[in-house]
Amino acid sequence: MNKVFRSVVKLIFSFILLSSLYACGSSNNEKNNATTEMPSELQKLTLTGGGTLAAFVTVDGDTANRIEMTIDGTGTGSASASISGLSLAVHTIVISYEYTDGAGTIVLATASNTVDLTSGSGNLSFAAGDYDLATYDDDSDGISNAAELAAGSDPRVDEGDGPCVFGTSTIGNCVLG
Ligand SMILES: [Ca+2]
Ligand SMILES: [Ca+2]
Repeated sequence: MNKVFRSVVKLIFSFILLSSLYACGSSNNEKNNATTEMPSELQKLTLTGGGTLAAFVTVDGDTANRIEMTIDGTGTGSASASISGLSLAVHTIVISYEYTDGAGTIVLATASNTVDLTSGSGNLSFAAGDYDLATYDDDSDGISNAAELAAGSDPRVDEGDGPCVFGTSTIGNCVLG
């Protein structure tokens, strides 16, 4: 049996830094720190519709006890969360970004990775490319929720007016002014 690893895991998510999670087992006051890139599509996302962006951490599939991260919008932006009581084992960590407005909550992106704490230390990386955004397309028009929010179209409604182009990016079913 593994001795209970009374630890505090601190996850710090930076929008620009490469990602890594360091778990250090040198004392009774364990602390794991992480930094990660935010999905690039969300870095550029400006929430003008009155909605809010939130990030959550789920450990080992325990969605009932997922932890909301604290997003710091200053500078380049970051978010953090603390997780206590992780055992000396392999853990799966899922990060989810969600957008909530008056119409409800939609998922924008998720990423999953594992951290091995069996030796008291581990390394976990989350890069922007680790995030799945395409899966989250609530109106099934082939354009992700995140891309629609970035383009100013409604991610819940297939506007059906065909794709339009923003710079070099084609965004389907956006609302043309
Ligand atoms: Ca869509
Ligand atoms: Ca749409």
